[in-house]
Amino acid sequence: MFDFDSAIVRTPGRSVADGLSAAGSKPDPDRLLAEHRAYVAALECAGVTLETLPPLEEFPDSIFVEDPAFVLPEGAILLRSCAPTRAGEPAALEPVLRRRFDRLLELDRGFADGGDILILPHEILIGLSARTDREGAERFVALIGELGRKARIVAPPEGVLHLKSGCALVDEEVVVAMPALARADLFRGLRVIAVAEGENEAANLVRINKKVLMGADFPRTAERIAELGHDVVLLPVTEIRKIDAGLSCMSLRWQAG
Ligand code: CIR
Repeated sequence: MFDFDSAIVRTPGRSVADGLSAAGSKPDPDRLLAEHRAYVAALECAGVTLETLPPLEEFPDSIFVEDPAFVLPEGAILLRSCAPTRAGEPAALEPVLRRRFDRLLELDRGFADGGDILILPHEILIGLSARTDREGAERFVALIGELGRKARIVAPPEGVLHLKSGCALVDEEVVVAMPALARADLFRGLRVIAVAEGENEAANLVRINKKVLMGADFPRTAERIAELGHDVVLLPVTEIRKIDAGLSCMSLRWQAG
Protein backbone atom coordinates (compact mmCIF):
# COMPACT_ATOMS: atom_id res chain seq x y z
CA MET A 1 0.00 0.00 0.00
CA PHE A 2 2.73 2.44 0.95
CA ASP A 3 5.71 0.55 -0.42
CA PHE A 4 7.40 2.61 -3.07
CA ASP A 5 10.84 2.08 -4.59
CA SER A 6 10.51 4.38 -7.63
CA ALA A 7 9.35 7.92 -8.29
CA ILE A 8 9.46 10.60 -10.95
CA VAL A 9 9.83 14.29 -10.09
CA ARG A 10 10.39 17.37 -12.24
CA THR A 11 12.69 20.24 -11.24
CA PRO A 12 10.88 23.61 -11.20
CA GLY A 13 11.92 26.25 -13.74
CA ARG A 14 11.66 30.03 -13.41
CA SER A 15 8.17 29.93 -14.98
CA VAL A 16 6.83 28.22 -11.85
CA ALA A 17 6.13 31.78 -10.65
CA ASP A 18 3.31 31.79 -13.22
CA GLY A 19 1.70 28.56 -12.01
CA LEU A 20 -2.08 28.60 -11.71
CA SER A 21 -3.26 30.15 -8.47
CA ALA A 22 -6.89 30.79 -7.50
CA ALA A 23 -5.81 33.73 -5.36
CA GLY A 24 -3.38 35.07 -7.97
CA SER A 25 -0.38 34.58 -5.65
CA LYS A 26 3.12 34.28 -7.06
CA PRO A 27 5.79 32.10 -5.48
CA ASP A 28 9.45 33.08 -5.44
CA PRO A 29 11.14 30.64 -7.89
CA ASP A 30 14.36 30.37 -5.84
CA ARG A 31 12.59 29.66 -2.58
CA LEU A 32 10.26 27.22 -4.33
CA LEU A 33 13.28 25.42 -5.79
CA ALA A 34 14.68 25.09 -2.26
CA GLU A 35 11.37 23.57 -1.10
CA HIS A 36 11.45 21.17 -4.03
CA ARG A 37 15.02 20.14 -3.15
CA ALA A 38 13.96 19.41 0.42
CA TYR A 39 11.09 17.28 -0.93
CA VAL A 40 13.44 15.34 -3.24
CA ALA A 41 15.84 14.71 -0.36
CA ALA A 42 12.96 13.47 1.82
CA LEU A 43 11.80 11.04 -0.90
CA GLU A 44 15.33 9.65 -1.20
CA CYS A 45 15.62 9.41 2.55
CA ALA A 46 12.33 7.46 2.60
CA GLY A 47 13.96 4.86 0.33
CA VAL A 48 12.79 5.82 -3.16
CA THR A 49 15.02 5.89 -6.26
CA LEU A 50 14.19 9.00 -8.26
CA GLU A 51 14.16 9.93 -11.89
CA THR A 52 14.46 13.71 -11.97
CA LEU A 53 13.16 15.35 -15.14
CA PRO A 54 14.48 18.73 -16.33
CA PRO A 55 12.44 21.95 -15.99
CA LEU A 56 9.81 22.59 -18.66
CA GLU A 57 9.58 26.37 -18.83
CA GLU A 58 6.67 26.28 -21.29
CA PHE A 59 4.48 24.56 -18.67
CA PRO A 60 4.62 26.51 -15.37
CA ASP A 61 2.74 23.81 -13.40
CA SER A 62 4.66 20.85 -14.81
CA ILE A 63 6.43 20.14 -11.49
CA PHE A 64 3.09 18.68 -10.38
CA VAL A 65 3.78 15.44 -12.23
CA GLU A 66 1.05 13.62 -10.36
CA ASP A 67 -1.68 15.41 -12.35
CA PRO A 68 -0.97 14.38 -15.98
CA ALA A 69 -0.65 10.64 -15.25
CA PHE A 70 -1.62 7.86 -12.87
CA VAL A 71 0.74 4.98 -12.11
CA LEU A 72 0.44 1.54 -10.53
CA PRO A 73 2.88 -1.37 -10.60
CA GLU A 74 0.55 -2.94 -13.21
CA GLY A 75 0.78 -0.02 -15.62
CA ALA A 76 0.26 3.70 -16.17
CA ILE A 77 -2.51 5.89 -17.56
CA LEU A 78 -1.87 9.19 -19.31
CA LEU A 79 -4.57 11.65 -18.28
CA ARG A 80 -6.00 14.84 -19.85
CA SER A 81 -6.09 18.25 -18.22
CA CYS A 82 -8.79 20.77 -19.03
CA ALA A 83 -6.57 23.62 -17.81
CA PRO A 84 -5.23 25.08 -21.10
CA THR A 85 -1.79 25.85 -19.65
CA ARG A 86 -1.45 22.22 -18.50
CA ALA A 87 -2.84 20.45 -21.57
CA GLY A 88 0.62 19.69 -23.00
CA GLU A 89 1.98 18.01 -19.86
CA PRO A 90 0.84 14.42 -20.59
CA ALA A 91 2.67 14.44 -23.96
CA ALA A 92 5.84 15.59 -22.20
CA LEU A 93 5.59 12.68 -19.76
CA GLU A 94 4.67 10.04 -22.31
CA PRO A 95 8.21 9.01 -23.42
CA VAL A 96 9.31 8.80 -19.78
CA LEU A 97 6.42 6.53 -18.84
CA ARG A 98 6.82 4.43 -21.99
CA ARG A 99 10.34 3.57 -20.89
CA ARG A 100 9.23 2.66 -17.37
CA PHE A 101 5.91 0.82 -17.92
CA ASP A 102 5.05 -2.10 -20.19
CA ARG A 103 1.41 -1.05 -20.22
CA LEU A 104 0.63 2.60 -20.92
CA LEU A 105 -3.05 3.43 -21.41
CA GLU A 106 -4.45 6.80 -22.38
CA LEU A 107 -7.53 8.74 -21.35
CA ASP A 108 -9.05 9.47 -24.73
CA ARG A 109 -12.27 11.21 -23.64
CA GLY A 110 -13.22 13.74 -20.99
CA PHE A 111 -10.79 15.26 -18.49
CA ALA A 112 -9.14 13.94 -15.35
CA ASP A 113 -6.23 15.04 -13.16
CA GLY A 114 -4.19 12.59 -11.10
CA GLY A 115 -4.66 14.83 -8.06
CA ASP A 116 -8.29 13.66 -8.04
CA ILE A 117 -7.34 9.99 -7.75
CA LEU A 118 -6.81 8.44 -4.32
CA ILE A 119 -5.65 4.86 -3.79
CA LEU A 120 -7.31 3.24 -0.76
CA PRO A 121 -6.80 -0.29 0.57
CA HIS A 122 -9.87 -1.80 -1.15
CA GLU A 123 -10.62 0.60 -3.97
CA ILE A 124 -9.48 3.65 -5.88
CA LEU A 125 -11.51 6.86 -5.64
CA ILE A 126 -11.77 9.42 -8.41
CA GLY A 127 -13.31 12.72 -7.38
CA LEU A 128 -15.25 15.01 -9.69
CA SER A 129 -13.82 18.53 -9.65
CA ALA A 130 -13.21 21.57 -11.82
CA ARG A 131 -10.47 19.45 -13.43
CA THR A 132 -12.12 16.01 -13.57
CA ASP A 133 -15.45 15.70 -15.34
CA ARG A 134 -17.86 12.76 -15.35
CA GLU A 135 -16.84 11.61 -18.84
CA GLY A 136 -13.17 11.54 -17.84
CA ALA A 137 -13.93 9.84 -14.54
CA GLU A 138 -16.01 7.14 -16.24
CA ARG A 139 -13.31 6.56 -18.83
CA PHE A 140 -10.74 6.31 -16.02
CA VAL A 141 -12.87 3.68 -14.24
CA ALA A 142 -12.94 1.65 -17.48
CA LEU A 143 -9.17 1.96 -18.02
CA ILE A 144 -8.33 1.05 -14.43
CA GLY A 145 -10.54 -2.01 -14.94
CA GLU A 146 -8.24 -3.00 -17.83
CA LEU A 147 -5.38 -2.91 -15.31
CA GLY A 148 -7.38 -5.20 -13.03
CA ARG A 149 -8.37 -2.61 -10.42
CA LYS A 150 -11.66 -1.11 -9.26
CA ALA A 151 -12.37 2.61 -9.02
CA ARG A 152 -15.38 4.48 -7.68
CA ILE A 153 -16.47 7.98 -8.69
CA VAL A 154 -17.19 10.36 -5.80
CA ALA A 155 -18.39 13.95 -5.66
CA PRO A 156 -16.40 15.93 -3.10
CA PRO A 157 -17.87 19.19 -1.80
CA GLU A 158 -17.34 22.33 -3.90
CA GLY A 159 -14.23 24.38 -3.38
CA VAL A 160 -11.68 21.57 -3.25
CA LEU A 161 -9.23 21.96 -6.17
CA HIS A 162 -8.30 18.29 -6.25
CA LEU A 163 -9.57 15.42 -4.08
CA LYS A 164 -6.06 14.94 -2.72
CA SER A 165 -5.69 18.65 -1.94
CA GLY A 166 -7.94 17.79 0.97
CA CYS A 167 -7.36 14.21 2.02
CA ALA A 168 -4.78 11.42 2.20
CA LEU A 169 -4.45 7.87 3.43
CA VAL A 170 -1.94 7.73 6.29
CA ASP A 171 -2.13 4.00 7.05
CA GLU A 172 -4.30 0.99 6.15
CA GLU A 173 -7.09 2.23 8.43
CA VAL A 174 -6.89 6.02 8.64
CA VAL A 175 -7.65 8.86 6.24
CA VAL A 176 -6.82 12.44 7.22
CA ALA A 177 -9.11 15.02 5.63
CA MET A 178 -10.15 18.65 5.71
CA PRO A 179 -13.45 19.05 7.59
CA ALA A 180 -15.69 19.36 4.50
CA LEU A 181 -14.29 16.10 3.09
CA ALA A 182 -14.25 14.40 6.49
CA ARG A 183 -18.01 15.06 6.75
CA ALA A 184 -18.72 13.95 3.17
CA ASP A 185 -18.82 10.24 3.97
CA LEU A 186 -16.62 9.22 1.02
CA PHE A 187 -14.29 6.76 2.71
CA ARG A 188 -16.05 3.44 3.26
CA GLY A 189 -14.76 1.36 6.16
CA LEU A 190 -11.96 3.77 7.08
CA ARG A 191 -11.49 5.96 10.14
CA VAL A 192 -11.40 9.63 9.16
CA ILE A 193 -9.39 12.13 11.18
CA ALA A 194 -9.96 15.82 10.51
CA VAL A 195 -7.05 18.23 10.16
CA ALA A 196 -6.62 20.80 12.93
CA GLU A 197 -8.65 24.00 12.66
CA GLY A 198 -7.13 26.48 10.23
CA GLU A 199 -4.87 23.80 8.71
CA ASN A 200 -7.04 22.66 5.77
CA GLU A 201 -4.07 22.17 3.47
CA ALA A 202 -2.38 19.84 5.96
CA ALA A 203 -4.13 16.89 4.34
CA ASN A 204 -2.05 17.36 1.20
CA LEU A 205 0.54 14.96 2.58
CA VAL A 206 2.13 11.80 1.31
CA ARG A 207 3.02 8.55 3.01
CA ILE A 208 6.13 6.93 1.50
CA ASN A 209 7.24 3.63 3.02
CA LYS A 210 7.52 4.34 6.76
CA LYS A 211 7.51 8.14 6.51
CA VAL A 212 4.63 10.59 6.40
CA LEU A 213 5.79 13.75 4.61
CA MET A 214 3.81 16.80 5.78
CA GLY A 215 3.92 20.57 5.39
CA ALA A 216 5.75 22.30 8.22
CA ASP A 217 3.07 25.01 8.19
CA PHE A 218 0.67 22.58 9.86
CA PRO A 219 2.18 21.62 13.23
CA ARG A 220 -1.04 20.74 15.04
CA THR A 221 -2.20 18.26 12.40
CA ALA A 222 1.35 16.85 12.30
CA GLU A 223 1.06 16.22 16.02
CA ARG A 224 -2.20 14.30 15.48
CA ILE A 225 -0.52 12.08 12.89
CA ALA A 226 2.54 11.57 15.09
CA GLU A 227 0.25 10.57 17.96
CA LEU A 228 -0.99 7.69 15.78
CA GLY A 229 2.59 6.39 15.91
CA HIS A 230 3.76 7.63 12.52
CA ASP A 231 7.19 8.91 11.63
CA VAL A 232 6.33 12.43 10.43
CA VAL A 233 8.80 14.43 8.33
CA LEU A 234 8.03 18.16 8.17
CA LEU A 235 8.86 19.94 4.92
CA PRO A 236 8.69 23.59 3.85
CA VAL A 237 5.65 24.27 1.63
CA THR A 238 5.06 28.01 1.96
CA GLU A 239 5.89 28.81 -1.69
CA ILE A 240 4.33 25.67 -3.14
CA ARG A 241 1.04 26.52 -1.39
CA LYS A 242 0.91 29.85 -3.24
CA ILE A 243 0.09 27.94 -6.43
CA ASP A 244 -2.54 25.76 -4.76
CA ALA A 245 -0.32 22.72 -4.36
CA GLY A 246 1.26 20.53 -1.73
CA LEU A 247 3.34 17.41 -1.26
CA SER A 248 1.27 14.69 -2.90
CA CYS A 249 1.25 16.29 -6.36
CA MET A 250 5.03 16.67 -6.80
CA SER A 251 5.83 13.03 -7.55
CA LEU A 252 4.58 9.94 -9.32
CA ARG A 253 5.33 6.96 -7.08
CA TRP A 254 5.16 3.22 -7.55
CA GLN A 255 6.73 -0.08 -6.58
CA ALA A 256 8.70 -1.38 -9.56
CA GLY A 257 10.65 -4.22 -8.01
C1 CIR B 1 -2.87 23.84 -10.70
O1 CIR B 1 -3.74 24.67 -10.40
O2 CIR B 1 -3.04 22.98 -11.56
C2 CIR B 1 -1.54 23.91 -10.01
N1 CIR B 1 -1.20 25.28 -9.72
C3 CIR B 1 -1.55 23.12 -8.73
C4 CIR B 1 -1.80 21.67 -8.95
C5 CIR B 1 -1.70 20.90 -7.70
N2 CIR B 1 -1.95 19.53 -7.93
C6 CIR B 1 -2.68 18.78 -7.10
O3 CIR B 1 -3.23 19.24 -6.12
N3 CIR B 1 -2.81 17.52 -7.44
